[in-house]
Amino acid sequence: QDLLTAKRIAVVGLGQSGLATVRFLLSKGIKPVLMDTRKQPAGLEQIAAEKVDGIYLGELDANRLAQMELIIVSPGLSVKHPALRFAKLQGARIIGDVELFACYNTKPAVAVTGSNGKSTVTKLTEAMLQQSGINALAAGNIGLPVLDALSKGDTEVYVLELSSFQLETTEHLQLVAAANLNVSADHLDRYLDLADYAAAKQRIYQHSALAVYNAADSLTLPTSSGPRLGLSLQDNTSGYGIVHYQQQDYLLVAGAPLLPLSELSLFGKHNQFNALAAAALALAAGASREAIATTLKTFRGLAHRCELVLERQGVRWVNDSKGTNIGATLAALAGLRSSVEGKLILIAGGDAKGADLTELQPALLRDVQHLITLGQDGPAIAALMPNSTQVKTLQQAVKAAAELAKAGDMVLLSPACASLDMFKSYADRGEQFAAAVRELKP
Ligand code: UMA
Ligand code: ADP
Repeated sequence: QDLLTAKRIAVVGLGQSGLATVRFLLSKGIKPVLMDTRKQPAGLEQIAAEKVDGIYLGELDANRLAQMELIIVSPGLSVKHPALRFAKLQGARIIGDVELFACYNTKPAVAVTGSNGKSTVTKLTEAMLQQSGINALAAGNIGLPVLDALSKGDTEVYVLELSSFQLETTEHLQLVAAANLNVSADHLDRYLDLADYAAAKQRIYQHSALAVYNAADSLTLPTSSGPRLGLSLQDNTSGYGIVHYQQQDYLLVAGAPLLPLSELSLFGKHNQFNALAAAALALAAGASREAIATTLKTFRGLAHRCELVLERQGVRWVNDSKGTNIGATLAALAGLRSSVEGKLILIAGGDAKGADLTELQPALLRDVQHLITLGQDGPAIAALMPNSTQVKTLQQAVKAAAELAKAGDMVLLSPACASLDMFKSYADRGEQFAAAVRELKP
């Protein structure tokens, strides 16, 4: 159906996806009403006020919203906001930018969600397709707003990274294959509980020809019917997993050994799983096995995900600023611990988004020799371990770590928390960490 025949259309939230939505609507000859709860959303100067039907900043006006027929809301704003709930009760339809994309996209698309590993799987899948000669484009939560991606006309396949927030406001997205990698505590400041959050992620399967799930994580098991593929590193009965072949452990893909695990460029068990998921999605979208194998051998990890900043005097400094929840930090510790001869010094803390931080404790006590904490929820993490130091800034954390570290040690920034209490973004946090590390006196 054509959503855009709606009479009064509002775009609520003027961040990256909101601005892309406005551009898209303007290109369709529509003059939307714009709103944002912030007094000065960055990027607003990109929009000429005379081209739109009013810009309203600050607290959302429920009565104005209730006059709308269609409201396109940004992922950063909860649909449970009282003004949006009121508008919905008055008959307004509330969708997100991905729903608009879904209604206008004519190309095949695959999508990835999960609490952790989304960006890695998205970029791997995109690279596997490109290596196969298919013009693939990654978009969505990874950074390129889906409606900006839609205007890139030569794209043959879209690879969408979708957050639970984006999925909540999406209903008609047709997919060739959809993967839900894992569900662990995250964003509990916006959901009632883990089940509520998991239900949002389930929506990725709604109209997917194939549901790819994590057979070791029951929350990812599709609750809807339809073709499905369960992936597991422990059990390869689905044709995907790990198999012993020619005296080595191989990645098993679609029933046949693809390449030895020792040839994967990314380290850690979590990345073996990510490789399986990306292979399943890429195959569904037309990639060749050969291209998938080549990509898995050569893929360079993404910035801020267990990225080696530098090694100095035998100490490795690793930036995992994208470790923004407990599950990510647990995966980083599990993946890195065996490669560290000496002490593992962890820098953690920030905004825990309502998570129960005690889930970190067993891994801290087992894998971490010294903990340095910062940020809003730093004290709650520090309380989990005897050997801990609390600091106020990331620069102080790096100094404190430098004083403790000796050759053979690793200093890992993997905060298990969002960055927004102290930084512009996880990338800003990672860059500040790397800068502080580089500035240390040899
Ligand atoms: N905000 C307000 N008032 C508003 C609208 C937004 O205060 O009226 C705040 C939000 O609470 C948030 C910030 O502004 O702190 C940005 O929100 P937004 O909805 O405007 O975000 P965009 O700039 O459009 O970016 C969004 C995604 N951000 C979120 O979902 C919070 C980006 O994912 C995504 O790359 C981009 O769309 C393009 O699709 C980032 C993210 O942090 C990486 N995602 C979360 C995550 O991965 O954990 C879900
Ligand atoms: P997302 O986009 O979902 O945040 P990323 O691919 O950016 O995921 O990875 C973020 C962090 O999560 C990584 O640095 C790593 O520590 C962890 N991680 C990556 N893949 C997985 C996985 N499959 N399971 C658990 N943790 C993972």
